[in-house]
Amino acid sequence: MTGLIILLCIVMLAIVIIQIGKVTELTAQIRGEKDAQKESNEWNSKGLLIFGAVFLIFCVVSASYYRDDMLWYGVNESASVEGSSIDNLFNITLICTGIVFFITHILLFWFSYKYRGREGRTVLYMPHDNRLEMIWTAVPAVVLTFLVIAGLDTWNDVMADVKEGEDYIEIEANGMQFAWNLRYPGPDGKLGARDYKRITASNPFGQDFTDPKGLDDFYPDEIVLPVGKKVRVRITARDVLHNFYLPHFRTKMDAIPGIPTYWVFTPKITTEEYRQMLAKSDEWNEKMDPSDPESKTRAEMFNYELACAELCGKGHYSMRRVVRIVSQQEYEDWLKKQQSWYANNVHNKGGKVVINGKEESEDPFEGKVTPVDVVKDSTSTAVTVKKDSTAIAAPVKK
Ligand SMILES: [Cu+2]
Repeated sequence: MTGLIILLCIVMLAIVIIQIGKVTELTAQIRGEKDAQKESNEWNSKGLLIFGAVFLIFCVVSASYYRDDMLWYGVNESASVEGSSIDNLFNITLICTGIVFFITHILLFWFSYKYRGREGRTVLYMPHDNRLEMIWTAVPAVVLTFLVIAGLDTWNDVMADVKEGEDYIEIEANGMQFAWNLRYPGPDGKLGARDYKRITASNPFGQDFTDPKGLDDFYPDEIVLPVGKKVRVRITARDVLHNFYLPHFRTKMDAIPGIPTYWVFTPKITTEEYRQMLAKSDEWNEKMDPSDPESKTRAEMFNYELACAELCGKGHYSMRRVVRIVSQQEYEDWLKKQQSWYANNVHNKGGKVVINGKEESEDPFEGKVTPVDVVKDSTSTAVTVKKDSTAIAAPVKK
């Protein structure tokens, strides 16, 4: 039925077009073909000229009006050192293409007006011009070479891994349907080994706890990083493709099941400083709740965030984690409050995992002994793992 209606519409449309054609033809005959053509040329060429000018003004005005809403411009400066070099490249490309856009746009509409059809005017026949060929080959070649080299330079800058002996923090972000699991290395600064076969509800990273490096690893629900310190993120996925996306840091990398990727960046603006920067823009000074004068502004409520930039399923939109960039001191205070995942969720819990058809205890030490000195936290019921005691086999204190 729908098909028939569409077919009928097409037929009707064709009839209308034919009828309009006939009417135009008849009026042209009545008024004289040449006059009609001349009049049409005048109107069309002027119309194009006006359209060209209005369109150009609209482009400039809308770009400056929406500047603060666009990630790369206005108050939305890159919050990472590496991101700034991406922004620079982006701006250079925009300047080059912008110049070309202005020149071609103006010429296109000006020429359509200047060379409109007029009586007695003939077309210039120019089959070939060496000078013109040279110009429009050489200029784009030089500009593109410059852009490609600048691009490669930025790429090498942004994609460089950490060097040996360099001071950095390594964390892991593991994408799954539908959340980002986060892992920090704990006081030893090293992430422990993991094996996807060991993944269970109480061991979401599939950590192999026979590796002492992993016993102090903790899994926070937000990313907290100190300003000015290099960070290396191990990016992994548990089920399908995800994408580790930190827009304010210009960080975007696929999380691929089976192929670990990484991203290195250095945060340069704390969350608090970024809020103050945003507060310079009118848009960001709007109240969160316009009907409540007491409510906070958008800038005050701002937080950096981690998103998933790969459409990974129904709950894709919910893969959000808050990112906080703080001072070194605040970072250290936060670290002190974090507790080992092993000690709190696996140790002495009696969970089981099936590896290659064989049932094993999730806790390799089965709660009896542990290679770390496990102490009862005096202020809470949680168990924390002490630093620098990885070699001691101590019985669990209860
Ligand atoms: Cu995702």
